[in-house]
Amino acid sequence: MPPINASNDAYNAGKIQVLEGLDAVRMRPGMYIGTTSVRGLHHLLWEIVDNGIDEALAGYATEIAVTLHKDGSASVWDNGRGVPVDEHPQLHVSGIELIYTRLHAGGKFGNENYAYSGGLHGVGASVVNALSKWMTVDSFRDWTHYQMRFETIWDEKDKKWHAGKPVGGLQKLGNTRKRGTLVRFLPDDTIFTEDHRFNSETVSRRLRELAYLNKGLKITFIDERAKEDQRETRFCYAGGIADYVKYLNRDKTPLHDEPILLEGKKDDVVCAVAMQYTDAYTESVFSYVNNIPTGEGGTHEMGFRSALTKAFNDYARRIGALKEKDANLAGEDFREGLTAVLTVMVKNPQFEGQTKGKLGNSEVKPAVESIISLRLAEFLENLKNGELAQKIVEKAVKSAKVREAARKARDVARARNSLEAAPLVGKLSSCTGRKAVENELFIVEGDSAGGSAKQGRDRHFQAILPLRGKPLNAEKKRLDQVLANEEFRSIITALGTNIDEDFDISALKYHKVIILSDADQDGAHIRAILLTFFYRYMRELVAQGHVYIGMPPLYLVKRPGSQEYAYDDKELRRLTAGKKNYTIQRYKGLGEMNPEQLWETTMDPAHRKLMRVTLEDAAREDEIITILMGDKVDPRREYIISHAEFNKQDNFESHQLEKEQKN
Ligand code: 1YM
Repeated sequence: MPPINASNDAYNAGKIQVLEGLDAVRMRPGMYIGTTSVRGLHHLLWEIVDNGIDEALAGYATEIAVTLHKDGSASVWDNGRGVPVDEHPQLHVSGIELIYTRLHAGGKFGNENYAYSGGLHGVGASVVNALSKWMTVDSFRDWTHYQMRFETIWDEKDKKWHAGKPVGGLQKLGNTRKRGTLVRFLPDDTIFTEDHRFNSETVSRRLRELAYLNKGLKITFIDERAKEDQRETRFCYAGGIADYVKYLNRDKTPLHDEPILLEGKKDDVVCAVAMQYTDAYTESVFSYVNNIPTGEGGTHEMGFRSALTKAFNDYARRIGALKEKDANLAGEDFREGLTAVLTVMVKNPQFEGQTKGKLGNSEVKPAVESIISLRLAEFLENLKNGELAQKIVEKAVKSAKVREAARKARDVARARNSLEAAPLVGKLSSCTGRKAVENELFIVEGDSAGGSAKQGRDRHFQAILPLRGKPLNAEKKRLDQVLANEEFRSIITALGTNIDEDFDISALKYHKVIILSDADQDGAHIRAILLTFFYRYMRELVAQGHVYIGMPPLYLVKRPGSQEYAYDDKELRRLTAGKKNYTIQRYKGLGEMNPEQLWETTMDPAHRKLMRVTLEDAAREDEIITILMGDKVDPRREYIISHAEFNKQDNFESHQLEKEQKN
């Protein structure tokens, strides 16, 4: 691709290359949008939405609307300046054509207004065009309504698709008093083969999040495919992230009404945090960089944590809650029960980590640390906040005591582990192979299923850990109680990683940890308890994709001379459609299968179905875990009712479940 200021001569040749550029996007869509799954499909939408958000961040737009149309297309509108239509001085094509047909073209680069642009989703509007069947762009600018249409066209001569070709040129459709941009596109269903329908829930969740992160921005979501009375949702939050924190805590019990809001700017880093303490024991910190969630944390979170610890310790000393001889309280003590949303705007963010969800820029830590230290000290100094400040310090002091008790309990547990390792893992039938990467641990509900699994397995790489009763609900317990629980202790010992702050993934003995429970309400509960435990105390295990849910078949369809398993109702219908002479056996529990059947259907890597549990949206995970495992009964009942299929194996809502990659 030629640079933007290429000479006229270079342009003609350049244009051909540019068109090839868009075709290249179709050849390797994964390189531009990560995946062609539903996630990639939504990526297209976020790309266009981000351009509208950028226009709002630059101060020109106040409203954004997203519409999902019945024909499968989506449109995004903002009331900003309208995309430029004037001819590029060197390239002699309109701004619109440049933006939508060139990879990375546009005024955004090197432009101060867009200094804080996304970066992760910022793959370019042209990529969206390349992966669409058609796209239309309306620009309302300079009192004129302009329109341009692009299509992906099949060329009979060279037997090839040509991506995102302008058709009919730039149209002047008349005068207008409106300002803004409207982009509509139809994702190409030959590219998004897994699912090419936008998910209403996914879209509305992200738009809500964006509205919280951009105080006062009006976002309207219209789903034309939905029932009449459910089509339109409006998101606009005058309180921004403070409102967000209240929303996150809506099913918890907060210790104070108004979140603490701290904001500032230093060295090009703009930072804001809203915090509200609850009576919970765990911390829930959600962070964003340029509106992108950073589920793996990074330098901004480090700055925030160290400022919080220091400011509160200083304050605790000043009010005499800590005496001269006392050691400082630990950071986690000040974060017990804390729900916080941290958002920073950074120039040239560097995203690192497994899922590119971790901020790497080293300059951000000191900037955030200095902003938060200053603002939090001011907050604590303010007499009208004295009561709350005191409460938080008291809570931290109590947390430190409990932590000390837990440490002792853990030391005892460690000592006991080393002394009586055998009885603790007594229930574990380990495998003979010594390669952790290849090894699998099945955590199996019930002794009888455990017995079948033990006999049916391939002992070279499959280990079995039967669970007797239900392990206790980790959400409601402190670390010391979790450690005292027999079931959890055997899991921790079997995995070899230890937990919480001692967690060490490099010690993991099984790279696949597979939960096998019955397809009934009890099984769903056990699964939820185990996932909660992993989420709260071994999050890295989940984040790195080591946790799976095994899927036993629900039915056995027998015909004279053959038998087949069905893993869900859809498959059952497929197997029985138009057939006669069959019987259906419904499996109620794992225990009903003999060892051979269990191997064949659920454990044999060649035939089984596994779902991988991933962390996609940390705020959402936290919310669901709180609902399912927390104290308040009403939201839980509501959740289970509104997700009536909750106990179906393929519908465990809190996690994005992906079929195991077969290779
Ligand atoms: C529905 C999506 O794209 N709005 C939008 C985009 C742009 C402008 C205004 C704009 C920018 C500038 C000047 C400038 C642009 N986006 C790009 C690119 N909404 C939507 N609204 N005038 C108007 O940057 O100076 C270039 S312009 F490349 F990012 F897409």
